[in-house]
Amino acid sequence: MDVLLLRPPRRNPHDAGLCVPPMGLAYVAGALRAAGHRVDILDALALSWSWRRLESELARRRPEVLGLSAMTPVADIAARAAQLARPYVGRIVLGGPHPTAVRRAVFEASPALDAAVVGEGEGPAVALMNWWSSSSGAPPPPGVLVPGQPFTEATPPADLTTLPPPARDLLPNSAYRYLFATRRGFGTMITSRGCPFRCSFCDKSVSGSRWRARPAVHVVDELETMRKQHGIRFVNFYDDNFTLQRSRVAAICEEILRRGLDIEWKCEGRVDGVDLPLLKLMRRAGCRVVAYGVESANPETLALLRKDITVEQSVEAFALTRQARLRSLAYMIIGAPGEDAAAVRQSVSFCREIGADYVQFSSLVAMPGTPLFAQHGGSSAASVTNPLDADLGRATVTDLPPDELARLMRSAWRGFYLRPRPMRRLAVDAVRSGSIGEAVRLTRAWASWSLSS
Ligand code: B12
Ligand code: SF4
Repeated sequence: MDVLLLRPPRRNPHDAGLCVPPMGLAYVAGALRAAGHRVDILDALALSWSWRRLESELARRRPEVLGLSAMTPVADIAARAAQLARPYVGRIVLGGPHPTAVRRAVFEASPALDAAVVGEGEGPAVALMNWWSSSSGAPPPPGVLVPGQPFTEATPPADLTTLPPPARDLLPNSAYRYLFATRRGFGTMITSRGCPFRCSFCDKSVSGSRWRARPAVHVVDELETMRKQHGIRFVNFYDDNFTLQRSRVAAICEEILRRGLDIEWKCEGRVDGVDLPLLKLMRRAGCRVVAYGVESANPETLALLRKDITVEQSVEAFALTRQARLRSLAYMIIGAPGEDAAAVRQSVSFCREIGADYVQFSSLVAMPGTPLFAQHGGSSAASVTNPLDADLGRATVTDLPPDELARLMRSAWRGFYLRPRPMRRLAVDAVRSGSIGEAVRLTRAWASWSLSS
């Protein structure tokens, strides 16, 4: 079949929101292409297309199938794209964390959809195309929701090396930017799926709790292809849990060094998953930034978040990261239930005390698919934004008055970044990573968030 996978434009042209490659679409494209379908990816967000231009393009192309992806906070954008595309395309399917978490409810919010894929999409997407082309009257394949038809769960692949590689050749690779990258040519990569931990704010509905990882040689083969074929020189590893298996991380680093691969990278790690020799090896193999879910400086909040780490482990991990000459990024959740203004301030000061180079402050959001949603299920009326995605509505869970938390959020971001050292570092990063335009866009979005909240 003739399939167009689409990432729609921004809700409004000046909205913030990082623009990194849509790896879910790239993996699905790789699988469909390997199964013999004609596939293209249109990343209208990365190309800064308007909605009007998108409509003309759809009217011109008229694909048999349109595929969309959605996280919950941007599900309205996918619904808008489906509605816009309806007159010009044969069938429309949505995949990603949102339909996986909300299941059939997705059809109420987005009646233009013909089907939705639940969970990892490579197998179900291929099976769906076969089902559509055969029109046999059989029930939909596993992992595929169709209005009015029965549903069965699909089993995700146990061996990730059996998946066709993501179709990066269909992406506008030179359009992606990442402000904290240390050099130009940016890409992302997934080397493992799933996570065995149980954090209450995390949606693991797509890849589940079973951690499945690709071996080091397979990972470095892909890095080499990215470097040689797509000019990618800085990679974000977006695995749920890149550092879960120490021996595998070490093997990836050794393989990069053995091949003399000139690549720099960032990964996400847990503060209980690193040690100095490993961090030093990572640094030698090109790692430049490690992002940790620190979340809070308050043990009670860490318990509520079911993070299964201690404040002391965060202190230690940041000290070791600095010692290994790596930069650190702390993800923080402020204003969780039980926290008053003093507790929030304590977490904010903590980020300076541990010497974090970058911080992202968020409020606690009960997203569908998270354990928290079962308790708080979108009941919250509070919506506390942060500057990176100020356009998104957020069902914030907090005991603080929303206005007060919004004020604390503002002062947390300002207090951390509006200091000479972080500002200088960001300016240097923006130049080195070729993200000056991105930095200007984010600064503008921050300024308007600051003034409006
Ligand atoms: C990279 C990333 C981002 C990137 C953007 C990624 C993108 N695609 O554009 C950035 C940093 C911008 C980002 C932002 C946010 N993110 Co985010 N992000 C991730 C992360 C770490 C990796 C995504 C990824 O590449 N996965 C690998 C690919 C292979 O998996 P996938 O995208 O799920 O795709 C598979 C299936 O879903 C399915 N599929 C996906 N699309 C399609 C389409 C079709 C047609 C089909 C058939 C199948 C299909 O098949 C794919 C292959 O198996 C995930 C966690 C994770 N491990 O997935 C969180 C995650 C997706 N993010 C999440 C959230 C909550 C956010 C934020 C709201 C965070 C916040 N600030 O509060 C913002 C939203 C901002 C915005 N404006 O959109 C949640 C989503 C929960 C939910 N119910 O929606 C996740 C799951 C994290 C978590 N565990 O809770 N994020
Ligand atoms: S937040 Fe990280 S460690 Fe916790 S469950 Fe999600 S992926 Fe795992």
